[in-house]
Amino acid sequence: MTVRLDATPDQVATAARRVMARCEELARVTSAPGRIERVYLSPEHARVNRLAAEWMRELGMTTHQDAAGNQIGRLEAATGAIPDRDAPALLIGSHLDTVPDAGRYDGIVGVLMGLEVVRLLRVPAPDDAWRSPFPFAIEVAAFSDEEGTRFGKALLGSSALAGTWDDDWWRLTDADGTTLREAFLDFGLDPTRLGEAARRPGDLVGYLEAHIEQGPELDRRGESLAVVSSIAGARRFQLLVEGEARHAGGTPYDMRRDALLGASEAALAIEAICRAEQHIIGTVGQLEVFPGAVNIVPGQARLSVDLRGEFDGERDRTWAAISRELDAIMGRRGLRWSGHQVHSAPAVFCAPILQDVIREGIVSTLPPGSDAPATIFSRAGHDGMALGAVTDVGMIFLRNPDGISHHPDEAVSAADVALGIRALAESVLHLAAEPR
Ligand code: HGY
Ligand code: MN
Ligand code: MN
Repeated sequence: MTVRLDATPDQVATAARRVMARCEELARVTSAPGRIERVYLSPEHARVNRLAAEWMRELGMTTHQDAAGNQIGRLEAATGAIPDRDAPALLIGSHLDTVPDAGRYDGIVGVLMGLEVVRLLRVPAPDDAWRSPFPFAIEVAAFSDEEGTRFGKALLGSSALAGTWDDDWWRLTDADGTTLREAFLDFGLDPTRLGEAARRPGDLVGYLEAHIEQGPELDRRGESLAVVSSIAGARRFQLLVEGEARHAGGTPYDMRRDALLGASEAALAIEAICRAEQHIIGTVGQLEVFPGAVNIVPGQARLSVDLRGEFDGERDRTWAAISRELDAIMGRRGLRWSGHQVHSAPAVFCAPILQDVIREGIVSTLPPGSDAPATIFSRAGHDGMALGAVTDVGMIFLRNPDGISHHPDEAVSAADVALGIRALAESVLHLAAEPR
């Protein structure tokens, strides 16, 4: 059965221009003038939720901020004159929170493209409302904390929706020592009602996310869109290296236990071990030195480790190898090291049915006779890692020139956004045409 999106190229181009303009508007909601930073449960989080809710209501969606601060819009199913508010929903979404000094499109473009797909697919209803044209509702989710910038643990918003929240997280603290529980209360949320955000498998038809690739493959291939095969499983650690602070002038080298040099060797060892693997990526993104004076041999160093892999087992074996190497390094230098895990999310394999409909959607944007669209393993993490616990996950990647992301130079073209909107809408039509 061929399904075709009933939208002119101009309608789709207009939708893409709207997405780009709204990315600029959202970029201006930041806690750090001159750069983009929006973290969980902040005034900036509240402001972008209000903006997203306004755009959702303009489309005829009902809106609510869920118990974890995710902003949700819903277009009821076309099951008859009376909307069926219990119909399962196809969830389309991404996140509106950012890393520090972020780009404009990571997460953001996926939420806004979801709204444009709703605009293109919705149908008028008798009570001059709008409906999903399918026997399922369509929901758009603006997740509130995919990055984990404030509390270190990522995917907090989408974990709440997936029903996998862990009450140990309430004790997580931000850089000011504010606990997650306190931040919830300050934001106007009730920690005791967090469970209300959770969805059951029967509530959802599936989850689709459009996202910039955050890597160079599509740019190198000269292609706009790709199907995502799976999302890397991630673990994050905070390590402490302990040596001895001493006088930078009077202390001979053979008496030193320099924590910074131990941490530096550790970072290089992590790089070397991960580079020797096929699909394992390890990064030290944070390093602090104590006491931190120019004339004191560092007595302590704190460093982060972000470790990802296509397969959780390979990733975990690599972490064991890294730990053994850290033992050896610190032993040679008379240092001690310890560490604790602050985040863990399993690798998620995108559902074959959703990979298929996304592939069909992308094909609909290509000239006849084109090669099949690329299928890419996502080394970047996404909310789909959390949603995989409760429903099928599908992702579509947009070309990200030069692959640069988590950086102000992050880019995406309006033309590729237009192709992505069309492909995503066609994917939904193909999914709806699938026997349920
Ligand atoms: O870290 C990641 O891969 C994602 O951008 N949060
Ligand atoms: Mn990101
Ligand atoms: Mn992202």
